[in-house]
Amino acid sequence: MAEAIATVCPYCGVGCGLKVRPGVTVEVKPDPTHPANLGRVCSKGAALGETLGESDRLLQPEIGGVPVAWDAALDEVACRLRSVIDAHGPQAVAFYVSGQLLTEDYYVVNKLMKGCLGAANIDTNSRLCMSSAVAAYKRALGEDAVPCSYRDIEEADLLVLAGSNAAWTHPVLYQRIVAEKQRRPALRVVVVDPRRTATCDIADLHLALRPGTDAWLFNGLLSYLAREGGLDQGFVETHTQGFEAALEAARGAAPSIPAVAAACELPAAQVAEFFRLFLRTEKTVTLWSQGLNQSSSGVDKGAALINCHLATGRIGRPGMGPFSLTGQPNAMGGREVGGLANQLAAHMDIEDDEARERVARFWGVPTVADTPGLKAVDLFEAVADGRVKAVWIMATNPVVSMPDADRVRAALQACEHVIVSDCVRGSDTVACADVLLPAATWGEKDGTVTNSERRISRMRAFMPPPGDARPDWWIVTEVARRMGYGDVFPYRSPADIFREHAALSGFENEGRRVFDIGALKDIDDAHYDVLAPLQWPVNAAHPQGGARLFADGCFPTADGRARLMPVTPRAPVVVAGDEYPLVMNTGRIRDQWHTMTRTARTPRLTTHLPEPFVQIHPLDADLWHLSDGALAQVTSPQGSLLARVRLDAAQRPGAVFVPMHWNEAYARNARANALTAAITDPISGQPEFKHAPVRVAPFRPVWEGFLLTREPLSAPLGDYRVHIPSRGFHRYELAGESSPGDWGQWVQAHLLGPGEWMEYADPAAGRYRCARLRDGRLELVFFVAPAGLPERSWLGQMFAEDFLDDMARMSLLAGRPVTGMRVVGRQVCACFNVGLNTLVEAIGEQGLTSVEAIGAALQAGTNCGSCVPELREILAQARRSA
Ligand SMILES: Nc1nc2c(c(=O)[nH]1)N[C@H]1C(S)=C(S)[C@@H](COP(=O)(O)OP(=O)(O)OC[C@H]3O[C@@H](n4cnc5c(=O)[nH]c(N)nc54)[C@H](O)[C@@H]3O)O[C@H]1N2
Ligand SMILES: Nc1nc2c(c(=O)[nH]1)N[C@H]1C(S)=C(S)[C@@H](COP(=O)(O)OP(=O)(O)OC[C@H]3O[C@@H](n4cnc5c(=O)[nH]c(N)nc54)[C@H](O)[C@@H]3O)O[C@H]1N2
Ligand code: SF4
Ligand SMILES: [Mo]
Repeated sequence: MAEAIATVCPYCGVGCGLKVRPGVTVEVKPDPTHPANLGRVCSKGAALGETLGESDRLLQPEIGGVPVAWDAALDEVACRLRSVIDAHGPQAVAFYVSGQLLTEDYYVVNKLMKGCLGAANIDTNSRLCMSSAVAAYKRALGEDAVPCSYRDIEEADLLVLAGSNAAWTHPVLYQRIVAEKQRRPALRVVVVDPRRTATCDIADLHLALRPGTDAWLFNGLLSYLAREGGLDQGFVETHTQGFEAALEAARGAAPSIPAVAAACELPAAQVAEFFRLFLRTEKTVTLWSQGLNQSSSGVDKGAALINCHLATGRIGRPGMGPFSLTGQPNAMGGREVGGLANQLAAHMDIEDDEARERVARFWGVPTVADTPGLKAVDLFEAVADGRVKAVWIMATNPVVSMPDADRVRAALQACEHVIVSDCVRGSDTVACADVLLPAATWGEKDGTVTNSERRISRMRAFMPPPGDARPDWWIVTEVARRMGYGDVFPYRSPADIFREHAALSGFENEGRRVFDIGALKDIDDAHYDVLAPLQWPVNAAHPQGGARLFADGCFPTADGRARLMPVTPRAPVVVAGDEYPLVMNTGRIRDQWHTMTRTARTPRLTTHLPEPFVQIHPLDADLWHLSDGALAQVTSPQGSLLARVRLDAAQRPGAVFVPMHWNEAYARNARANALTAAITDPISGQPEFKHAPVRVAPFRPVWEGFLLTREPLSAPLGDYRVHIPSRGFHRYELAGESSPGDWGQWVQAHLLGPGEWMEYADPAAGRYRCARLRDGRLELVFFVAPAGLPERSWLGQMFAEDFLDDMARMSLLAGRPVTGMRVVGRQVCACFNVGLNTLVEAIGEQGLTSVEAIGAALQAGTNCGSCVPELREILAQARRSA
């Protein structure tokens, strides 16, 4: 058996270590020695082995849809960039990159733009993700430096999770919190989120505040702490500046508990309880994420939260601190290399003359770009109006993930030079490319990433890239050489780049920049290969890395003091009104990663929540005539989408939730960002993804249907059309506003295939069913009706059978399972594929009353634990109905 290779997970910013055993089937296990996860893994990480493989991979470079050799493609890219710069100047070229690049990829692409091409028009999808937190940290602490470690979370007595659904988005970190709370029930957990999410499963207090009002809450907390003698006067006086102004602003906006309760639409008692807990608990870590960042006042929300930590001196000590959770695996690495348009490299500022001169000297280039480049939203706006004439997109899918995404797509379609480096063929952005460059991806590339707690880990290759795919650093280096920058792009390996990156971080640093891994600048290839995970800084003062920053109360500002920022809370820019009465919140689900290019490749991850949905409170559903499981159209001034209605009292009345994931590659008319507006925070440029006013109305198709088939469906069918890759077959959920008329004829034209056909048609009632078997094996089954289709999980189960007997065949068209067949139902546990029916039955029959008992009986919840909150919910429901 091949030896297991240590690497890291390519998904979220927890940065879990994995042990991978390559082979025909790739085995992925959590690494018990990696400090981020200590042997834990979540549903997405555990399923990684099943997401590999060549299907839908981009295997060759292409120009205008024609496959070409690398030489031709690289010459073409270099030539297009050069000719645009010659004709229109360097500002006419832009790069849009990603927190999923490895640090080495990221370093070279940033160097090429800012050091060689003469502009700073490189921005990254981290703009959509971390930029508000970056700006908040930088303003408060002097540098974009996360002060805490995961250990602090376990050492805290109070954890506040604000705008974070960690149970689904940082699952292993959440598991660590759950384990700690089990060990130490006195640990208090407060969740601040308008929705009751899976994360609330362990919350002692859930503040379901009015969307967008967090700044009132944290301002209110600051003024409360001042009133109640909760400040650390010594720390404030010695180590901070700006306290008076911050307090005055906080008092002005949120003078009392009733005022906060009114602004946030929360019961005053809940606000008081939260404030009391914070006041009394010195060891507090406040974690925040997109519920605060993705807002037109995201920087202020971060600042209001950090203010409370500075005012209480709760920073730089064990078990305390303001902790922004990074989303992508290398969001932090991107910040280190200065991947954002307004940064330089190694935490230096583009607007600092001395820093620019230093970096230019270090790189050996005449100058570096001296003005910040375009931020993501402005960058695509410049593509739209023709200022940017060539754009190179790397490891991100902006046609799905940018706000007002239809406009982004139109801009790319109209742009003459769209270069896309990606690893898949079928993404919405790849469809807009003029030049396509096949990138190597996880499992095939080597380099480093940095997680939320500043821990640098090696990502290691364990298999060769398929076809002609190449790592991003190589592609960028080759283009740079062809543009004439070979002397400053001498790299032969990621290790070469890492050494330069490390050296720059320590270059003329003298303790001024916290980001310093200078001690690694001479690491040789062999040591780079075996580099163990470690946290920056890594320098003379911290040769083994540092777990916590600012322990001495000194901050990297001119006077060494941290800054409290005055915050005047602002509501979202566009608020709900008559025409668009509901607020659409968007975000993530447990088993999908962003635009699904990887996670939708395995049925293990498509079954938990198989379709795009709009989650709505039952009261709103009544008001807008929506019923559970029916289809709805969600509309904003920007666009509309179709989704399945999910009634859920966990939702705040007035607010709906739509997942960000679905896109044209897997669904029609289901992109959340067709609806969001390109409204951004004035400082960070981060879009307001969480507060789009919309209306929701029933979508009344004339027919609904589903198709389960071994072969993918190529024919265009359905206004609502979702493709759900499933175990051994493809599932399509379909609905249309107009019917092809004779379904039998339609099937003959589009689904024909050899074998035995069975058909049932009732044209008058608009019902049609057919199935095809080959040698007794089910090949497809297709159901159409005006409404009211049968449950389908049992039909899916039939694809696992090698032979269907007469009874089974009859059941197919009858739309009812044969008596005695065990129907597992909707999947709950992704690891052991345990369905809802199985769970409900076992709970009833075996009298199971706890998650542990379920685990013992069915294994559900015993591997990654991601479904535990849902298991608890199912138990509660069973109790209620009993
Ligand atoms: N499964 C999965 N995990 C992921 C990802 C993924 O795609 N899938 N992506 C990764 C990435 S890149 C990121 S950035 C992270 C994001 O991780 P999170 O930020 O945890 O995820 P989101 O679902 O975007 O949003 C978090 C919560 O913010 C809440 N929210 C909305 N409006 C408000 C508000 O006004 N105030 C407050 N307090 N909360 C509000 C939402 O209801 C939601 O529950 O996840 C990472 N992990
Ligand atoms: N409405 C709404 N929109 C959002 C958000 C939200 O909460 N709501 N969240 C925002 C946030 S926080 C984020 S981070 C973004 C994420 O949005 P995106 O970055 O657009 O999403 P991904 O699907 O992760 O795109 C990564 C792409 O890189 C490709 N890829 C994978 N590995 C490699 C590699 O090694 N090299 C190259 N060249 N390509 C590779 C994948 O195939 C995929 O096409 O979405 C943002 N958009
Ligand atoms: S929590 Fe899950 S998705 Fe995130 S790094 Fe760990 S295994 Fe990967
Ligand atoms: Mo993100």
